[in-house]
Amino acid sequence: MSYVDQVYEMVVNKNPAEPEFHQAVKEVLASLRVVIEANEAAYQREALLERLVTPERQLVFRVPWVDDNGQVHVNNAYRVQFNSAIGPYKGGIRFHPNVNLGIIKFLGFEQGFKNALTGLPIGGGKGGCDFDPKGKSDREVMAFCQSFMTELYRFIGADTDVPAGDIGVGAREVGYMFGQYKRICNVYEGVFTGKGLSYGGSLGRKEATGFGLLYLTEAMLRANDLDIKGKRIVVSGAGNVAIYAAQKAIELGGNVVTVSDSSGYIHDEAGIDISLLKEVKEVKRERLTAYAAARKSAVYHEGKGVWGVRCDIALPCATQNELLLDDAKLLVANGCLAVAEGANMPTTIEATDYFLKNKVLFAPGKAANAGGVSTSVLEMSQNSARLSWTFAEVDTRIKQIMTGIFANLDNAAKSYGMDGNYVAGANIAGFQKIAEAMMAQGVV
Ligand code: NDP
Ligand code: 2IT
Repeated sequence: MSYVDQVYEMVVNKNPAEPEFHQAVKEVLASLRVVIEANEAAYQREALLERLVTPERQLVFRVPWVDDNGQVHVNNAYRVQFNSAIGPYKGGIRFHPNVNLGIIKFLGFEQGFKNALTGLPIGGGKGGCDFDPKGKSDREVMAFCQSFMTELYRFIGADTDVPAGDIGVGAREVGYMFGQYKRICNVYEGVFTGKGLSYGGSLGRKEATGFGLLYLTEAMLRANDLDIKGKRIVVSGAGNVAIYAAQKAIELGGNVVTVSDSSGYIHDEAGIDISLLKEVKEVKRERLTAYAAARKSAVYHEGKGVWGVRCDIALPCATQNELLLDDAKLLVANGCLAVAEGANMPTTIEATDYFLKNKVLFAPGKAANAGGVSTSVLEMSQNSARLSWTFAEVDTRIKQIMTGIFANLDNAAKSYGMDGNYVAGANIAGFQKIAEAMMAQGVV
């Protein structure tokens, strides 16, 4: 059995019942086969792959908190500090009822590759909890966040591990967690990113993932003699990433005709109204039915279905494994030209392979959604320098970083004879950077 296959088998055996983690590792190892096999003896002797797929540290803790009626609840929380070869652990925190250790491990593993691709000095990590912020009062969210941080504070720090938001964690949650960290540690430092603008946040961080997704998509289309202008675009999700992806897609001349949440989706042939979407989701925290109720051209459908709406470009921006093989077949049959992942691992391996086989341009999340974490590093830089940059300065840098990432994966794919395979390009370019740093630092 080859070294790559041995390591995959080890991951499955040592991490039972963690299918998302197995999936993330399987996809990366498949791309790395050519690179590893060229240098197999050296990597195997150093157990490089075993170290790459094993988190440096995994924290699991309980979070007790009291609701508005005096009832005590207990949630399960995680922080996986995956790889610090190229910088302090960096990655978001997710609050969603389906969070478990395997999901946080898959996200931390992906994050390490993504962070390497940005060219910035950050390692990979991720955290989360099976707490559901939906339907909770502000006071309950605060009570939960304070209890969560009362345990996590001892393991993080501006030069150790810097969390941020993810699903279910936005400026409100970051504010409560940052406040509790500062109170316990008595230090005002850039320990969190995605902070509010009045206490160290960066202009452009809220928009960064969605905007960055479109900057990378634009670079990918241009490299293939295509353009966003006039294209029909289907977006899934209606959260932070989806909203700003839709906004930038429209600014670049695209027509965005869908958004979705976990209950259903909106099909709006007149084009998504971004200010209405923001009012419904960011201000009122309502469901998409409220969008449909406020707009004549919008039709609300219960359940899944965005991938059946005809489009030129598909942007999955909700969650993992939301785009399956049958969805990929529908998209290809309807003439879809390009897919760019705003979410982390939204497309299954089978669906990704189907896109590649059918020559659909495909930008994997670890490259395409890296605008968020890149801007987090811009926030960390501003915090260290005690400065704040203008929106235009940040936006210009995001654009530079995203076009740089695209060039990086395009070149990596070409140099291994896999021209246009940006999945392989991203995995190889990310691996090369992490592997070099790990080999140089010895057995740690
Ligand atoms: P939000 O919480 O702001 O929004 C998430 C959206 O996805 C909501 O519309 C939500 O619907 C939907 N969703 C979440 N879980 C599910 C599910 N299990 N099934 C169907 N729909 C679901 O999160 P973000 O926009 O921040 O994150 C979206 C994706 O982007 C995630 O994969 C995240 O890891 C990734 N990402 C986020 C970055 C960031 O900076 N925020 C950076 C890079 C990647 P509902 O409201 O009904 O739950
Ligand atoms: O998946 C991601 O890249 C994020 N949730 C953002 C991480 C960050 O540290 O900004």
